[in-house]
Amino acid sequence: MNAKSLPMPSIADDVEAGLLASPKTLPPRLFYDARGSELFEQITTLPEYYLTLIERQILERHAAEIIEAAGPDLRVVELGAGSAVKTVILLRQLARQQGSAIFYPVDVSSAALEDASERLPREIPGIELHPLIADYTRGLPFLQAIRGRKLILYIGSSIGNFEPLEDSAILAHIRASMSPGDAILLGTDMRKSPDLLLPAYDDSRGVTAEFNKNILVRINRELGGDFNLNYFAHRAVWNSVLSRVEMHLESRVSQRVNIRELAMSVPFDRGETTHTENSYKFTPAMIGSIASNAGLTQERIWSDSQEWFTVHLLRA
Ligand code: AVI
Repeated sequence: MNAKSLPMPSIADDVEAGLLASPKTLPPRLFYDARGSELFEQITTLPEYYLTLIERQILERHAAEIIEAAGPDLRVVELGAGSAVKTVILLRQLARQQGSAIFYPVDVSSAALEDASERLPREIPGIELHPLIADYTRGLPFLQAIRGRKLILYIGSSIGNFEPLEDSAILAHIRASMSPGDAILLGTDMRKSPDLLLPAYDDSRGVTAEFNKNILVRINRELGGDFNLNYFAHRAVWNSVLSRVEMHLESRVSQRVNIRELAMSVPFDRGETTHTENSYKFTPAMIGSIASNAGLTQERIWSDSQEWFTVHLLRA
């Protein structure tokens, strides 16, 4: 793969700040090393994790309309592309409608981009690929350099992993690098019963638990930590007031964990939780206000019949 790479922060600052905070936190970007990205791909195939399946159905059903609505002569950019499995649906349609597909997948994981770069040319012959290893939440200078009309995919409810004010800031950031006529395709998971939401974040096979604990595995490997995974439990909690599923790691015992590279010895009480992720669940009104705060027009909405998931076309 011939990917460009932008500088990314080390995990040391995140871990030090998060474990000194009260309550303790570790940011979800730490999930995604090669193993974490692999586990996330597995999550997307779990029966309980309806998000991927339903978003894929929406894209399949409406691909022609989406490409048509976005406008002619498109370049597709995907933020947090991973291995771009769902994106193939749109790229294939684009190649059909336009005769060619030009794709800029952006992700922090080089392994996921490598997988995409290896697979996509086989699935869409003639595709032009420009992979970029970057954390798009830290700036989007690369967007402006892309010529032609852009359709920026921000799908998979990735926006749900940011705080409400960050959402508008991220979209405003993207908006600042867009030209008139460019559009964002935003996929968002909707608010629904916790009986459906919680199993999606605490699956029966324990894949999400392993994904959550992968942060501890990374700290052990990359910073010389001595976390014992058996002494931490995966927890998923529905926070109705804030409209989000939270993931935590709960210490099963009172313990101390040493992290050599940070010269830290971190105490954990029995039952103390370290907050690792929020996954916000939206209403159409919430998306409308996030988009308008960012100066974007909500032009079209596509959904499944139960309105579990929605895909929005936001125009600059
Ligand atoms: C990447 N993101 C949209 C996922 C989500 O649903 O919030 C991450 C995830 N966390 C646990 N399972 C999946």
